[in-house]
Amino acid sequence: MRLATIFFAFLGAALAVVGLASGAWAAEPQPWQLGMQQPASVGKESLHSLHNLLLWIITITTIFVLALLVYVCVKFRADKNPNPSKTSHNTMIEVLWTVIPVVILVVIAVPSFRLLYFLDRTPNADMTIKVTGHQWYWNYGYPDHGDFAFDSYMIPENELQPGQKRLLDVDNPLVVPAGKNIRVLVVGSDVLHSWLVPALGVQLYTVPGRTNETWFNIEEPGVYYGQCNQICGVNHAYMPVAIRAVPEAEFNAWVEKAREEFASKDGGGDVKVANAAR
Ligand SMILES: [Cu+2]
Repeated sequence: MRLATIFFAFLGAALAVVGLASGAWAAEPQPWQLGMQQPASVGKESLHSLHNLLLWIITITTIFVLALLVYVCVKFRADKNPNPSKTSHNTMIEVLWTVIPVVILVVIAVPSFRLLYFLDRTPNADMTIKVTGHQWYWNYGYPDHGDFAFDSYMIPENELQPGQKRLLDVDNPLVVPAGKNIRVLVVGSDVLHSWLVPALGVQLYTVPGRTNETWFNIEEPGVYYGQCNQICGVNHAYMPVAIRAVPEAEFNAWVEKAREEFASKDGGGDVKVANAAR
C-alpha cells in the first residue's frame, strides 16, 4: 500500500511539472515563479518545444523504471518467491535494453543538434550589437549605426523610481528594433561573465580575448530582462540586462539621439571605480 501511495504521489508531481511547463509568464522573473518565462523570440519557442519533448521522455522513462521496480519488489519478494531463479542472461532483453535507449537518444539528438545550429548564428542579420561584459556592468555597441557605445548600469535600490524593478532596471537599456534579426557579438573585458536573457533564449559567455556570437529576433515590442549568470565577482548580482524592443521607426529616432548623446564616450574601457565600491 505504501508503495502505491509513493507511486501516485510521484505521478501527481510529474504531471504537475508537465502542466506548469506549458504555463505563461512575463519576460521577467515573477514571485514564486516555476518553469520558464514565456518565449519572446523564435529561438526561445524552439527551446520550449525541445524542453517539453524532453520532459515527456524523462517523465515516461522514470515512471516506466519505477513501475518495473515496484513490480519486481512485489512479485519477487522473499515470502512469495522463496526459491529464486538462477537465470543470469536473456539475449532478447539485453538487446532491447540496449536498442531502445539508443533509439531514445537519437530521438533527442536530432532536434537538439538542429536547434543548436539554428541558435548559433543567423545567415541574414539585419544589424549587429556588440556586448562587452565588465566588472560589473555591460557595455553595448552599435557598429552598424556609427559605432557608438554606452555603458548600462543597474539602478541602485535607493534611486529606484516608481515602476522600476529592483535588481533589473538599468540606466541605459539596450535598445533594438522588434521583428529584426539581430546578431549579437559578445566579449569580456576582464573576467568571464554571461549575458542571459531567458525570454529570448539567449545565454552566452563573455570571454576575454574571444568573440562569441548568437542572434535573436524579438517578436513584440516590450522590455525584456536578464542577468549575468556566470559568477564574476563581488557585484555579480548587480549587473542586470535590460532590453527595450521598439518599432523600427522609433529605433531609428533613438539612434539619432543616442549617437549624439554617446558620441563622446568610448564606453569600452572606463571601469567605474564607484560601482565596485557600491
Ligand atoms: Cu556575473
